[in-house]
Amino acid sequence: MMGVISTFGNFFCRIRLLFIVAVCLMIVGWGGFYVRDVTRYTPKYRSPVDNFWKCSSSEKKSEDNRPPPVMSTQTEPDVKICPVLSPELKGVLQLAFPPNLSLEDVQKKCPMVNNGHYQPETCRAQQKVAILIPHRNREKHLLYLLDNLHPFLQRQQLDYAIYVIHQAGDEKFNRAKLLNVGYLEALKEEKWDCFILHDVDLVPENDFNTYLCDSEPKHLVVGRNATGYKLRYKGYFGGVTAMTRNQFAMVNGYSNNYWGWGGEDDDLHSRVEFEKMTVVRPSPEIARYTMIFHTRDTGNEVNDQRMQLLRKVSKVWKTDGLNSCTYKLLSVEHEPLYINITVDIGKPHH
Ligand code: UDH
Ligand code: MN
Repeated sequence: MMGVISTFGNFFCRIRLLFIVAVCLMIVGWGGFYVRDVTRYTPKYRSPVDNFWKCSSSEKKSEDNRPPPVMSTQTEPDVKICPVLSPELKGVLQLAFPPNLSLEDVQKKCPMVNNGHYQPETCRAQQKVAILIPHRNREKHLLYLLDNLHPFLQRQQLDYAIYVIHQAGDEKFNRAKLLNVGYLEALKEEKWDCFILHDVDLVPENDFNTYLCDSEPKHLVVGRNATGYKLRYKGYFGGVTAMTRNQFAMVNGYSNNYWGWGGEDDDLHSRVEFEKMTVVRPSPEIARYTMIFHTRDTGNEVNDQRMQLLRKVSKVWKTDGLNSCTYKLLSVEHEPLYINITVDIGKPHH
């Protein structure tokens, strides 16, 4: 009798143990999914550079043999590394667009900028950042952007330069190809770690929106005044985007074939997904922009071929991009506040 009871007892004990193990496994599994989901799509504000280094410092061997946590090529060994969140940040900014602003006014305001470049004085920047702005016939917007962006980037203690890539001629505008040219030309000057692909008319409203790259491509415009500060659509990747030198190279940059408005940003998003990268975003309270009001430009009419192009990204992205970007460089001028690259990018061939 006792034997039977203890066998039963054992049996129930095992069942209970099994049950507890199963519940634990379920919790761990569910937790895993949750974390994956959260990291996939929520706009988050992790420290960008922590993540940046998670990838690039994996080869470190011992604690004292660590690579310096900076990708900058500056050499002074004693200078401290700037923090990811600079003590000079203000948070929400009062933006101003004074009607009579001149380039001289902005130059006077930014004496520390030389040939479009700036480096913090008191510390060594986290990354070397090139801001690329595609441009044609938006002088006033450029002036307002420079007026706001220079102080903003300096408060962030970045080692940066602003490149304006100006499309020569009257052919259809091609934002994506201009950004490819900017990437290729900027790298001829310096080994930039991080590229910010930046519309000329978007002014950031909060300087906690750091212009640093992350371990995944980062989309910086969650909201803007014109669209009620809501993400335009899930997967939107336009306006202002931050990609490391390597991330942009991995996706072969943008397509060169989007002439006129629309599609090129979705095409880049597809490339990012083909390379198994995921887009990260800062929190919506931070990733806010004011778009300076404008109407549609002549020469940048809606591209009605964009849907056809978007359907074949998977077939063409490896041969259409940085590796097929041909252009005629007309000039590179080092203005005080930016580097002005003027380029003939040709025209659409049908
Ligand atoms: N850009 C120029 N010059 C042009 C066209 C475009 O510099 O002639 C650049 C500029 O950096 C601009 C970016 O390309 O910020 C994107 O173009 P966009 O600002 O025209 O695109 P967006 O989506 O507006 O902001 C589309 C037309 C809006 C019409 C609004 C009418 N309700
Ligand atoms: Mn615009």
